[in-house]
Amino acid sequence: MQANNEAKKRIFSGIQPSGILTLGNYIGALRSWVQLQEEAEPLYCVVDLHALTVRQDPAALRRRCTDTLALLLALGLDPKKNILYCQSHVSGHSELSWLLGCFTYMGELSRMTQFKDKAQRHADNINAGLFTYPVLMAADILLYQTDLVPIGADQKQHLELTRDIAIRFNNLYGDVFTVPEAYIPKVGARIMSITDPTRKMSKSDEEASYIAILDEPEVIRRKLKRAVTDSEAAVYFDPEKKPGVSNLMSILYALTGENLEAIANRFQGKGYGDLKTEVADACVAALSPVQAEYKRIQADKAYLEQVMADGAQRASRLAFKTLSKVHKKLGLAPYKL
Ligand code: ATP
Ligand code: LTN
Repeated sequence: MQANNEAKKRIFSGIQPSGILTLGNYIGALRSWVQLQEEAEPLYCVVDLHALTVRQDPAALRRRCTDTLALLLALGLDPKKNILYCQSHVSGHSELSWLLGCFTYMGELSRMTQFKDKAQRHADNINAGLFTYPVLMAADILLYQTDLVPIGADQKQHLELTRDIAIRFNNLYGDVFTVPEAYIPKVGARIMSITDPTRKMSKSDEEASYIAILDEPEVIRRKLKRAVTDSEAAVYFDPEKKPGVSNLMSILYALTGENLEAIANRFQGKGYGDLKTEVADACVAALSPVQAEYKRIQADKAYLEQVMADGAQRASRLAFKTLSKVHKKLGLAPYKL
């Protein structure tokens, strides 16, 4: 039993409760989470502390944390196999973040493209948390001796920084942290906005730009009908020249498994309208069962609270082990109660 557990990989990933989850979150990350749940007790965390790097309405944030958890359950994550919890419930995340911040360089953080992008979009609130965001993410991951981190392509740079911090720390203090690897899906790692296909689909953008996992079928169809394409009227994959059409093709590939060449062949002589209808059908087929399950689970507040509390307790136990080791290695004064 022990040997078997050791052969399995430790998985950790996080998602921000910063809005309504999108098709990008689903295809790029959440689907992998569900596939990986047979590995050793994965931890999936609603990262509410990360969400505070941009202004949030307290009541809405509180609601979105529980709603995000309900959605994870509706997607098929089993709370017995996975540790599902809220980041602010496990204080070890913030604590390790401070410690790792002392091993991270300003230069490294200034190179992060997500920081540059968000600083531009929130020019009136370029706070220190936005800048040190990747250190908290590194803490999330390293706290649990994580082997694999299922993420979309946009998070690759943060994961590389996490690895650099872990290696730097290990070089100074011996083998303290497992050096994690990214797990990025081959198809759909970067789903683009449907109104501006040169940008990543993001839940903090305007509503028309994304398909939400909880969008009703008619909303999905309406949004996709208006998806930005090009004026060539030919279906083939070329993300540079045809970002809109290529994005629709990638979504179809990710949801149905039909490869890009086969899609291009099948749509020869057909218009973009047909492609959009098929993409909408595939989205509705994938998302409808999740929506029904979500409504059921979301209504059961007591169950959600219990899953969250149980997850936080299990995560805290694991976090404590790593933190004790880190304190000792750093030379922080031991204390006994
Ligand atoms: P925001 O847009 O508010 O910054 P986000 O959706 O980018 O949020 P998270 O909710 O924390 O950020 O992302 C959760 C996971 O979804 C991450 O692993 C991220 O890489 C992935 N993801 C987010 N957007 C996309 C996308 N458009 N395509 C593929 N994966 C994505
Ligand atoms: N930074 C990620 C969310 C995130 C995360 C993590 C992902 C925070 N902590 C740990 C994987 C592992 C984002 O913006 N999508």
